[in-house]
Amino acid sequence: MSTPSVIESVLVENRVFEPSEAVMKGACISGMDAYSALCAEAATDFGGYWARLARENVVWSKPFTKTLDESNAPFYKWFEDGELNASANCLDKHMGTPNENKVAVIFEADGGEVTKTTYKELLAKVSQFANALKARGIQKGDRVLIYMPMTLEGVIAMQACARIGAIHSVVFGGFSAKAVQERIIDAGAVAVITSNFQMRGGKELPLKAIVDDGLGLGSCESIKTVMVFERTSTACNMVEGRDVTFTEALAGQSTECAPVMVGAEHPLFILFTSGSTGKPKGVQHATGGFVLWAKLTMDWTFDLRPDDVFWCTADIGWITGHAYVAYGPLAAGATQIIFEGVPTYPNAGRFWQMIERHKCSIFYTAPTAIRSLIKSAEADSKVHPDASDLTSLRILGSVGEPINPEAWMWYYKNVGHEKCPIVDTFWQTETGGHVITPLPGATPLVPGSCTLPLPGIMAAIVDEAGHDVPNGSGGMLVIKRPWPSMIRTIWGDPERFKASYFPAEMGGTYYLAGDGAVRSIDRGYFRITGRIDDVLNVSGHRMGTMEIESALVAKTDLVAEAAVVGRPDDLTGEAICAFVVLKRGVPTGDEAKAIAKQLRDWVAKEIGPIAKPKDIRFGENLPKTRSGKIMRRLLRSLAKGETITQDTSTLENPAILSQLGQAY
Ligand code: 6R9
Repeated sequence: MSTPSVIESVLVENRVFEPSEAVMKGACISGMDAYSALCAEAATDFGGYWARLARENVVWSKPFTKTLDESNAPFYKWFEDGELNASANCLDKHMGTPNENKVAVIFEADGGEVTKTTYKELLAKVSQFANALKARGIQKGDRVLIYMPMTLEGVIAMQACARIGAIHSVVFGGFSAKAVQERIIDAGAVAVITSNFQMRGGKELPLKAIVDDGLGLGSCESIKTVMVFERTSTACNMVEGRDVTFTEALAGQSTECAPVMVGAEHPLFILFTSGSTGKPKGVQHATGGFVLWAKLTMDWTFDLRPDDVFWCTADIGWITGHAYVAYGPLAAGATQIIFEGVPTYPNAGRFWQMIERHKCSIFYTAPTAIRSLIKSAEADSKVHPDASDLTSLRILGSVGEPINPEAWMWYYKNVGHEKCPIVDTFWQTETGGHVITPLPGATPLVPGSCTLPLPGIMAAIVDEAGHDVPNGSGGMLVIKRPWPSMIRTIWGDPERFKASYFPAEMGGTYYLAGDGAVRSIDRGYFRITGRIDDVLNVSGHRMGTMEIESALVAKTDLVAEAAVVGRPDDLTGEAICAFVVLKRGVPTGDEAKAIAKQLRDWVAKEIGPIAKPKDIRFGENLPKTRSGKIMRRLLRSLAKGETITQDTSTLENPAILSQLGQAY
């Protein structure tokens, strides 16, 4: 990359980093003309464009003849009469090619042990696991809940489900027993795949016990099997007849299993994510479209080459771990690193040391991780990226939340040594893969901007009525036309799918992302300004304010009312602030601290530790309008510690403002 054309200004982001000759050379999409040509192809022959890509990038056992069916919009169907298998597209297709004996996965455990698995070995393991699933009666279309640590076995479990046409629903290992139970019920899952324990930061943490607790909460009669990976040698509770260890389940199973071919629209997985109501949504993805985009964005966004060592640090519990750990890298034939542990153990230099150790060339992580590692690196030179040899790096990526220009510059200089383009990839659980992102060999980079939509993604910024707003004006991010990897529905709730994503006021066919955005005047580059609904983004994790509110008021012995808002936080992007009215008056001092702790622990139990409010403020009541609506804007100002300039004359009891001013 060349030097910035204009040196920084604090107010306006005007630094531009053009792709260097070296990066452009041989790139999958090299130069903006190549990018524009693809956009033009999509604009002139939308169906033909997607059909071509789907034929070139996916192995079909039965070719499709229809590309897109829009007759029942927004329930779009892609490549509907085609048949394929996702696992065959990740594994079988490499057999008999030079990839057969290539390392597919370099796994580094929390404690540092490294194991390498080739494509051929991975195919055998996935096939054997698929046979074990079949032996337990699991069939095409069954839902399987996966609650696993970040291990090779987690990916094998996902791939094995895909191999037999079972629909996986991965639940992040940090979610609570209650969250596990709710997702089992919503998905109607027949089996759970879990682990006795997980290793994180040198600690052995229970997983199976949480599954047991979740099942114990009731209404989980659909679960017939619990398969338990023995991650550690510590024993865990096993229920006779229902529970089986991996060792027992795999014993005697063949390492060959013919993949079950499914229709392109057959659900590949459900992944629950937070929305603006209390109940998480089961986002349903289709096999054909998801596999196409996972593979193709590996080539386009990461410019994947045969010798690359790719590392996406996301957990398989999130969509990023689905598209860019469990499916994309394998479909693209990459060698990838899978890391079990945490970035700060045994020290905050772990990521940089691992990049050196495994000669990682493409590194993809979240802004929150970068910001916390900046802090550690500035405090201790031993964990600074400079203490490791990072010359193997070629491309850097960012995902999950807006990356602030300061963090971008630090990442660019200290990790990429001003040679590696940063792809700031904007996408969502619902989009199934990248939608707005720079291309390393083409797009001039602007820190803090996800730049331009991928070819074929008809992204725009509109007002409430769906009319385009001019560059420079903020509005709502929409995608005007369907794309293959998009959400198909919300599992079991098609009405909510329609209402949440395809507002009637905009004509009913624009996909509403739920984010605010603005395009720059000069280049038309997109910058995401944050969620426009009641969804917070804490360390790149989506949390619904309503979800946390419901959890708080479920503590019926203590809480009368609660409202949750976000406030900016240097490290986590946003922080959760809860305003709580207790049944027993307003506590102060040590008593308030103790109750705040009790409430945090409660939320961790109800949802998971990531949902714990950072600030808790107590008041006699909440500020409300005359019509009884909570004044959330006022709460947001209080949460930020701003002086209140809004009209508070309608408040019944202005004294609560000073009560709510104190955070615990
Ligand atoms: C992939 C993922 C989606 C929400 C999304 C937006 C935020 C993700 C971003 C970004 C700015 C980026 N988001 N990537 N904001 N720049 N590069 O994170 O999916 O967990 O569903 O979250 O994350 O607010 O709407 P998901």
